[in-house]
Amino acid sequence: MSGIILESIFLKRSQQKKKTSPLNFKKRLFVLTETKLSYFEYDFERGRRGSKKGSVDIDRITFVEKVIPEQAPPPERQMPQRSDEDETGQLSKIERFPYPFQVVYDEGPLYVFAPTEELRRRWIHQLKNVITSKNDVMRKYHPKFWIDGQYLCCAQTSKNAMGCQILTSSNGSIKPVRSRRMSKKPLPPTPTEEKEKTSRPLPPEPPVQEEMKKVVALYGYTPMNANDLPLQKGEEYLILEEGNQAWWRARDKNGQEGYIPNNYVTEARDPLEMYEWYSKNMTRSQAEQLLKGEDKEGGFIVRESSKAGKYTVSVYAKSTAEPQGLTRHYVVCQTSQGQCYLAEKHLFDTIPEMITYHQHNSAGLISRLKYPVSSKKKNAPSTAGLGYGSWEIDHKDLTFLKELGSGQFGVVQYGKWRGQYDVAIKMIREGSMSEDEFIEEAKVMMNLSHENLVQLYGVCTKERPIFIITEYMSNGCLLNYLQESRRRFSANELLEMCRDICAAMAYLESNQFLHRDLAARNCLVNENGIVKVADFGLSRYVLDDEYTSSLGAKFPIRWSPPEVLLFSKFSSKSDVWSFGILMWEIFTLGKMPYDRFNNSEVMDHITKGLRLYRPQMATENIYAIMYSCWHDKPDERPSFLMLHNHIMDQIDE
Ligand code: 7G9
Repeated sequence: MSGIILESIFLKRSQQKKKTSPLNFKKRLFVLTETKLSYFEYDFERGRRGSKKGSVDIDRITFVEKVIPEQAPPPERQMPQRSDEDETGQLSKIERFPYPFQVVYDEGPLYVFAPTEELRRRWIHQLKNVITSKNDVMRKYHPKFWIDGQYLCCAQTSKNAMGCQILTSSNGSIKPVRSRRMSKKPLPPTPTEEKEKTSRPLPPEPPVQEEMKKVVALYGYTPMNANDLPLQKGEEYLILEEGNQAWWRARDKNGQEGYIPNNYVTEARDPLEMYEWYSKNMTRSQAEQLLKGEDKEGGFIVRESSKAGKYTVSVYAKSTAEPQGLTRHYVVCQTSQGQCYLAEKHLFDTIPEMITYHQHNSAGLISRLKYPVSSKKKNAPSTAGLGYGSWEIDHKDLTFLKELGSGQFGVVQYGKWRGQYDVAIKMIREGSMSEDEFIEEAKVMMNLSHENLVQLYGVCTKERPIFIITEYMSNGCLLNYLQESRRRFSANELLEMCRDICAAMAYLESNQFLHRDLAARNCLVNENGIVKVADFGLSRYVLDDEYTSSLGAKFPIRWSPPEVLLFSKFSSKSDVWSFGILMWEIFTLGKMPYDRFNNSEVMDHITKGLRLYRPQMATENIYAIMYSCWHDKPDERPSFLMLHNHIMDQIDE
């Protein structure tokens, strides 16, 4: 069980050992360790790993890379969207795995499909890490699928045929060749290539595709320093370098180059991202909140349903009966022929066509679709730092506006950076932090960037006291937000909070970064009710024994697993325990865990194997999720990636 680097549920394509063997896709639990990539059946009922279906030794893998999907595959090669049978591993409900990658080893390529681009990126990155040492031999690869006895990129009919596109693979990072135009001279053949040429004539070489990544800006971006390139919403950009996770080097249509925040652009794989009315990741309650806020008759949003592969149209209408107005959610229905419809049997080939129709005809909806409502303009996401490469922030760029309260390190203020951007400014009380160590670590933490992490923007260290500048969250800390239940939360909204936090934690887990003090008091809520995790890793720099020693009065005992209390053994799995406690805080609307016990009674309680009770708001399934975080043995607790899957399964539309 230990040594697991990643585990995820992906679609695995059958390997078509013979040209005639059928092509099929099965959901498998993929597990990556230092030595093996294995895949298992997954028991969705019990949320457990089933029997092992196969594995590849890491040292047999030559390289890993994305695959360019087929644009318009014939029906027999289409990805499964739905499956009626439900034998083990078959798809039991509509799900989408649109992001293929290939793991090439001595038996040929293994094709794996990820549900999100982020997950694919993470897996390719980690796989490259474990195979780094020795794959300098592989100089060419196939950017497209091997299917029905040939490669789609070059029409070669031998599975072992030499790759048709060059990759440079020093230390495992693989980049497609930039451009034929840039290097006019043909590249000298590699020794293996020569051999291939003499043994058998190659089919006519198709033009090598120029695989430079193109993106489209989802938001405008004004440069924050001289390294940056401005972005104009809707414009296309060419990606020159993805070196840093958060900032990519890009070129605009006028040939200007500079760094852009990668979360401001999309690879435009999802064609709906282009539409104003589309808010991919919006939840039901966020959509309701936004539509109510706009308060426009016929306001509407199209969003991805929580059930993968489906879309929902949320429509708002004013009502005489309800002063709040009405929001209705319509699931976009799909026919077996791939057509779609909304409230009546009027079929369309595409969602945009369907939307256009309903902009003119209410046809059974509570209102026709009059106003596309978008969160995009208002909510451009946070950038990782204020401009590429900037982590020192100038005092003179900050305006202090309001005191927010006190944290572990002293007073926190709300303010503006360059008079425009909201920021939270932590003024670090002298003597409360090991500052030099923190400043060193801050450079690493700046590169952590996720929509559910409170972004670290930078530090002011030229004067004392030093400041830590972060994203500002207007709804304050989650614990207060839960306790001030003037607003009554539905179980679904509470689950969405858990999902937000779990997504951030899965990201930290994949970056081998521990939080060490995960609790509702360390989460914050923004203006849209999105919850984000704050203060990750900061406890290491606290200079206060009462807080840092597990025997200290301020140590978060109630959030800590036995191995932390007994041996100070921190791990992702100790964060998982804390996450279970945090789920319990959420479902009790901010109760103190074990509130009838003092600290030493809490210790006794958990070492005896007793656990927190089921909160009233939590169903048995939800309680089972939090309970799984409290296994005595750290290795038996689920990963955050698994927890995220389980939570998503409980969120309903
Ligand atoms: C932060 C980013 C924020 C907004 C409103 C608010 C509090 C905070 C206060 C009471 O109003 C921060 C952390 C703590 C204060 N506490 C701890 N955004 C915000 N706060 C940040 N927004 O309302 C009646 N930090 C207190 C501010 C406790 C451990 O840190 F980073």
